[in-house]
Amino acid sequence: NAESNGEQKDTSSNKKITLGFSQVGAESGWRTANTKSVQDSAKEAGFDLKFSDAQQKQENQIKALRTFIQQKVDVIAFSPVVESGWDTVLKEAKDAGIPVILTDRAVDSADTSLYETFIGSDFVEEGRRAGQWLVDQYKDSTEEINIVELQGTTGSAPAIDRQKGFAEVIASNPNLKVIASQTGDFTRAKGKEVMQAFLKANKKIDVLYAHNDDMGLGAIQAIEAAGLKPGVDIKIITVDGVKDGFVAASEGKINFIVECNPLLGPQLMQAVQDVVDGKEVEKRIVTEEGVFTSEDAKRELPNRQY
Ligand code: GYE
Repeated sequence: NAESNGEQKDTSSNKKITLGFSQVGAESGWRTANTKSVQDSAKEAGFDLKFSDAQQKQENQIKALRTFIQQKVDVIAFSPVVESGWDTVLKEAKDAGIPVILTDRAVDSADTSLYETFIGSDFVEEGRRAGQWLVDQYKDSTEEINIVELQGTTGSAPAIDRQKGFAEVIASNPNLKVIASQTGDFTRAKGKEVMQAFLKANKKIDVLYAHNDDMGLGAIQAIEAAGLKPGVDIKIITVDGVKDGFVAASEGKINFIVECNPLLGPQLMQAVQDVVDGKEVEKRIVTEEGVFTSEDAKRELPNRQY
């Protein structure tokens, strides 16, 4: 917390807390919902939010963090684009006595004293859930099942972990083969482009595993343009569960969605307040989430808030 970093913060009730938040970008529906959650709950908490969009570039994020340090914000929070390369700037924040909270994505820094807590999903578990559905789906099949994978942003925690959890679980059935795996940078446009290339290069694709809904939705366009039926000719698994993903799932175009909750704002603001108040915060705060088949999606769609 702030005190142990060698600086006493003014926490008297009449001083507004300034929070510097560096966001990944605006690459997906998930991200849009996450940004809104952060902005709405900062407002609700009465914090002065300095919001910066990194446009999916680590260098922009490092610059934003340095600006927050110069501005002497009370707390810095950020969702790191990629996992590696944060030690120097995190050390700078620590030396300046500014506590840092990680939200959504993790860093691979060995020195965990560089941040107060990490609030977000268990991405390895999400990958496992995606893989488990597939294993169950094909448990009686003796044929080879060709899987293509659309990965998230290279080097990002969700891309690394969703691949890992999935690979771990499908390894139990040697018929389940990932024949191509490439990044679609978590965007619809790239998802479509890479799926087009996959379809060109591979005669038989049975399953698409996309690390987020948006890439899956882009890929659906490519699949339909190739004269194939998404969800039928090619089974589709995605992660996130944003509204557009639910719509596609309710239409049977996505077969299985692993939920990843973007509404991290309230938990983040609570952690910010606790850190400023010098309270102990859990080093790891994991978000709760579920999974949805097409049938579940039909039922759940009207309740979807993002
Ligand atoms: O799944 C994807 C977004 O970091 C969990 O980033 C987040 C991921 C999310 O672009 O849609």
